[in-house]
Amino acid sequence: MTDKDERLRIYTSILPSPVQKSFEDTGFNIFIHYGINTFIGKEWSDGSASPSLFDPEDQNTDEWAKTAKAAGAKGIILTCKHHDGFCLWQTKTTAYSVASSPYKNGKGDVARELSESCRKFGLKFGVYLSPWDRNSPLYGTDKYNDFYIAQLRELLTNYGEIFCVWLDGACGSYMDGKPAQVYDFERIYATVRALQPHCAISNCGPDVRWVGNEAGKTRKSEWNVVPEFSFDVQKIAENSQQSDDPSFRKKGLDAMSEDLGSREVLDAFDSFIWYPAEADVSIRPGWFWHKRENLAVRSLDNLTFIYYSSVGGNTLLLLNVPPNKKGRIEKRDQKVLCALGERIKAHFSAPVPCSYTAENADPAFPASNLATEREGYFRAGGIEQSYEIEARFSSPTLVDKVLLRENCDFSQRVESFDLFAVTEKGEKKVYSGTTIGFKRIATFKKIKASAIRLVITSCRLEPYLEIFQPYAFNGKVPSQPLTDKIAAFIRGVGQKMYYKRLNKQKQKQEI
Ligand code: FUL
Repeated sequence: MTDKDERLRIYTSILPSPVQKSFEDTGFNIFIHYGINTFIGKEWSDGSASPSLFDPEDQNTDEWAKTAKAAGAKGIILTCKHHDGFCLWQTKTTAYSVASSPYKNGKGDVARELSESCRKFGLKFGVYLSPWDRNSPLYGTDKYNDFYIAQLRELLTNYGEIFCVWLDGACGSYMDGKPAQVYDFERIYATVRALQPHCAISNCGPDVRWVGNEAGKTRKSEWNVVPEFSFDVQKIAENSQQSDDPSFRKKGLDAMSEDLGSREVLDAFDSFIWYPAEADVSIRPGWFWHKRENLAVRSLDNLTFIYYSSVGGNTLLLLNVPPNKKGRIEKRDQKVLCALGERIKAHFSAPVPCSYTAENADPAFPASNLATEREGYFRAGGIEQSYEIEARFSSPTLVDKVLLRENCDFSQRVESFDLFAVTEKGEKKVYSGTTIGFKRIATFKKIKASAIRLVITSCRLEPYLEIFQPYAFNGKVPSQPLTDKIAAFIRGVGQKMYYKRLNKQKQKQEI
């Protein structure tokens, strides 16, 4: 065995844990930023806003869950406590919570209401509990860690199954003249594992990696196997927001390197982990609801693009949808999310029945296993320079996308591939891609074909594929109305001006 083979064996020996696998299956989840900030028009507040301000007159968590479901999401993660320290549940740890608010005369519990709505609509429920707490007098002392664990315990024991704990790295304690808190992450992880063994720990956690920006930008080649150093809590925290800076949400991929998992990168390291990426992005410029942003909701085309490049590019998507002061999701946000769900459903409504042949298949794992509705997987019969699989249709069909999925029980292996459409006029390359992993949605211009040929041009040892499914073009997909396109253009210009103005204000403040 050559050194190169030995290295590839090491890389492909890195596998997802059961928790990572089931979290990965959710693919697309909704983030809900809601709390005291919603009522005071802020993104970050300092923990001094009076709880009496939290007064939603018409809160309807069923509507939140229904909207998430309509968008096609599988779960919802609620900001149970943001950096201001205000708790959305009935906690025994602090008075800075819904219990001190007029909401339901202090008897309300947003975590309870939303967790119940999630269950009603068949969604999973997850919690965001900010480590940074600007209200707690204990912050900056050892006792704060006990306080945080007590809060976590309440959330993990009183609200049924929790599918994700989302740990934010943001910390600006210097803003309050307080020492930086040293968070006891090991204890946090142990608490989650003990109380909710099926729960994933995301962002500043060991199960799911922050993609590195808040703008919905993803990598061209996203790898699940990365050097162990990627899970360096400090690094994540340092790269997270250190101040409430709106331009941060527009930044591209500079917080983390563009290439985290190619052979060239891995070759420089000795230990590796399975650490899939998640892109968290808001449907509006801010994370919390602001009236001034009611016209700045992302367009259907933009959300579709984000969906395809994240979910369709081996990256989890966590899309933030902030309820307003009434406790409702604005109609405009609801409308675009429903349209997104309908559009994606329509895009995948017609899998083309195929008969599959592979040049080099292990007979125990034939290419016929590759259709979406089939159990099992395909495995190549041995290690080759390239691998070819054909999906033949019973008659020529207009197709415009192919869904691919590796069997990640055998790690992530495919490094590059091409798709060819077999047409009356010969073969045409319709797509060239790099990684596949949990999901690659390859989209191309519609083309009438009698078969699609997949050629894997580079792979770490032999490939294990679970899905290779072409989809028929669907002419009835909801398109973005022209009025929305014009509105999106105006919003784009408006947003540019908005950020320009903010930057100017910032510069002035700095001077
Ligand atoms: C950031 C926070 O500071 C933002 O307010 C938001 O919660 C986002 C998801 O993470 O780091």
